[in-house]
Amino acid sequence: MIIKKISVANGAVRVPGDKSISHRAVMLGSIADGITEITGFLMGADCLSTIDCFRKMGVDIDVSPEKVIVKGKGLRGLQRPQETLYTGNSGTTTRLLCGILAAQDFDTSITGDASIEKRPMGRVTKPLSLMGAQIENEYCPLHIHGTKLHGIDYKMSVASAQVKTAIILAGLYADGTTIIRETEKSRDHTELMLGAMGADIKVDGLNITVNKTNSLKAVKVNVPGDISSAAFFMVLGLIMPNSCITIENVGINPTRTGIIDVLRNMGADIELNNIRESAGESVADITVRSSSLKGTEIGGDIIPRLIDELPVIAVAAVFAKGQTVIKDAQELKVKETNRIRAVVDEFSKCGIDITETDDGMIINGGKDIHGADFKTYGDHRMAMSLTVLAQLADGESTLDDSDCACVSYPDFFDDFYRLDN
Ligand code: SPQ
Repeated sequence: MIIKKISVANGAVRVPGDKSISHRAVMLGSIADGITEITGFLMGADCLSTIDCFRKMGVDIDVSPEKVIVKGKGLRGLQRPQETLYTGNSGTTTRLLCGILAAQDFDTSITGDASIEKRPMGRVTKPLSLMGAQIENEYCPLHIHGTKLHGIDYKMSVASAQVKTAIILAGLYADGTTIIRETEKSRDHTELMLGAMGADIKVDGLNITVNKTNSLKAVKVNVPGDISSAAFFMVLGLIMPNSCITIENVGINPTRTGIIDVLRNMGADIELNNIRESAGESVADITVRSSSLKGTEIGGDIIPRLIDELPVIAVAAVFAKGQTVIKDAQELKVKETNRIRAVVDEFSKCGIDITETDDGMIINGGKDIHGADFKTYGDHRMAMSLTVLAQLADGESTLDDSDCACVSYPDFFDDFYRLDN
């Protein structure tokens, strides 16, 4: 696809629902008692994979454009699937499922696409095995022999909401108490939703305590817009001259707003308006205006709060004066693709001064760049970041695969080009 260029970016946009919250609403709704009504659900490929997996375990899930209705089976009501559960491109589906399936009284197998087969699952299967779980393999396909679990006291070795959530979900079923000690705070949507559903869960700073739970009660979930999708428009509005974009109804859970802190630090004009609470999550309208950006250093405990936004933050760094150093971000190597390598290789094609490091990258920004033929590596966040990058490149750019954006943002290109006014 040729990446069309726009001359300004103005107007309002509503990004689709938060991917992390959409997954969790279906999963927790499936094991709750009663009917979970989800509005604002992300109809992206990853969340549809989650729906498909739970339907295969006997959960009745109704999908319409307005809402998703999950008829919960209770903690013990899932049925043995007739076939291998296929999680597509979704790391969240694959890892979170492990926590639930380890404790069932039936066996299951899980697999996904070529990218999922390369993503490490040992980070989930190892702590689960300390709880008594029996899971074969550290890469997909995984074979899970459901069994009785017991609580553990576990210190996380990586800042990962997926690992944390898999242990929490297993902890709902495990005898005794499960304690998870995070080293850095990762997104806490699971803790918030489980608290609202009546689970025995407590959060004290970086420590989470879960006790065996007999039942979860279904709740209404109103999914806010995904800040990870809003990120592309935030950076677009900042780097395009004479532009002003408002992104409406975006989730601003503090465990997700590292991008706002970093961009402001770079000199960005970002306003948060109409801040409100919606189903336990904070929401706001975000307005960004063209800004002169300067380089910055990004590292330490802010990384889990912006991990998925780093490719598009790197785009902002390209158009910022001076040097930007991204460090402590080695987790990027085990996403849909190695996002450090992918960003460095693709950005280099445009003449950008960018160097790969062990745990991130260094970008010397503020120089002219030219268009290129880009590869996305099948990674939705690469496809959307490169589309933003190409806007200010001299000459034409192409993308080898624009369809992969549908993993998290099926209407991305329509929404993007509507802002050209
Ligand atoms: O689901 P998946 O494929 O892992 O998606 C990504 C993404 O960019 O959309 C990561 F590649 O988001 C993860 C995120 O990086 C979603 C997530 C969650 O919902 O719990 C947590 C983060 O991953 P991790 O490994 O840090 O727990």
